Amino acid sequence: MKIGISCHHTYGGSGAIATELGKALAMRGHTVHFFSQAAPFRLGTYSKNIFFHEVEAMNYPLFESPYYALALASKIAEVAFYEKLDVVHAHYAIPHAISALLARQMLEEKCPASRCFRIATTLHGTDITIVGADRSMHDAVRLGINKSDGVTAVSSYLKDETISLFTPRKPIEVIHNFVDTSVFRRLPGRQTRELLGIGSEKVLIHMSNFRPVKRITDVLAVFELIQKKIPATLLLVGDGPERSEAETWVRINGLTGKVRFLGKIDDIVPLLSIADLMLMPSNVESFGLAALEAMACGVPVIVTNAGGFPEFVRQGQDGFMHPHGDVDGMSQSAFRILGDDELWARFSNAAQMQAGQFETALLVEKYESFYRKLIETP
Ligand code: GMT
Repeated sequence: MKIGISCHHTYGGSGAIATELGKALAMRGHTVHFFSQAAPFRLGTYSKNIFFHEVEAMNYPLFESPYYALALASKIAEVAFYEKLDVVHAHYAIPHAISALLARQMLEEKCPASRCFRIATTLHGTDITIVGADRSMHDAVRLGINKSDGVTAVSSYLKDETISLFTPRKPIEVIHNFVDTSVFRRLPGRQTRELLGIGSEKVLIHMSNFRPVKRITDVLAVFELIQKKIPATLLLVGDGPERSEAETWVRINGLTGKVRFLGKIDDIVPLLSIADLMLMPSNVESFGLAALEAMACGVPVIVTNAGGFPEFVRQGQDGFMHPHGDVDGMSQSAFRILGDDELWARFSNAAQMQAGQFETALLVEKYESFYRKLIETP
């Protein structure tokens, strides 16, 4: 198949999944054209089957900001026509689904609807729960959903949320996030520990784009309680609007030195490989890809008992789930896992096994048959 994928290139789960999907499809012999503002952060690979089209939105004094959605639509139309794309897969409803619809309209005269590309849209989370829930975007998201040829959501939770917020006319198929366990696996950690100057203390990790939904202060508060009982370091990977506040919190609470702000890092496997526990106490995650990737590297997780987490984290086996904001409960669970080496090893093995249920190959096959259904539907 010839597949176009449009996604956000920035540090975030939807761009990560879109890119990993495209890479896996290319490995399986499909031709994949990526559309984005810049190379997606996880692309970093060469393949005869992968093409990247940077979308440059024109700047003009009349425009307050460049019209990216329109530039994207034009680029999709151009590439879809010349490369005869079968499917354009929009990751995150806004603006990608709308740009794909517009691109198809741009091609109306050149390519009869029956031969034009099909539009698949994957809903990732905040496109529904935050952006889509905002009055200013609600109707645009609904249009994107209803006019796509097929729609997927990354969890049953997100599917239900979408139905209750948008009562869409389209059926929504659930295709969970996935992880390549040949890449995300526990590597020997001695060198990484040395590079970071970490001794034998326990390592906790949090990875995100530091948005309010991630509850960074809860990550810090849980860590603060733990490090009073066990020697520990907290690695914070990523960056975003809440970082500055988090850094201030760390200084005020005297944790400088124990909390390490590492910023945006692309190769996270070595860091996950030295981690003993991942903290992800978000308000809600439609899935929670970072936790799945941590589990694949044998890292038990402490997460919120809402959203998509219960669809892959088994309570008391791979980690523990708590209501969001339950800092005491989370720190008690963390202490339980970190304070008992035998129990930790059991959780670590279980988490690794469970991640195997979400192996890339299994889920990519689902996307392939989803595309085929769309193409075969007249
Ligand atoms: O909030 C993020 O971490 C980024 C966001 C995105 O859209 O890039 O991630 C969402 O999509 C991921 C991939 O499907 C999911 O694993 C995340 O749970 C989801 N984030 C939220 O729902 C907050």
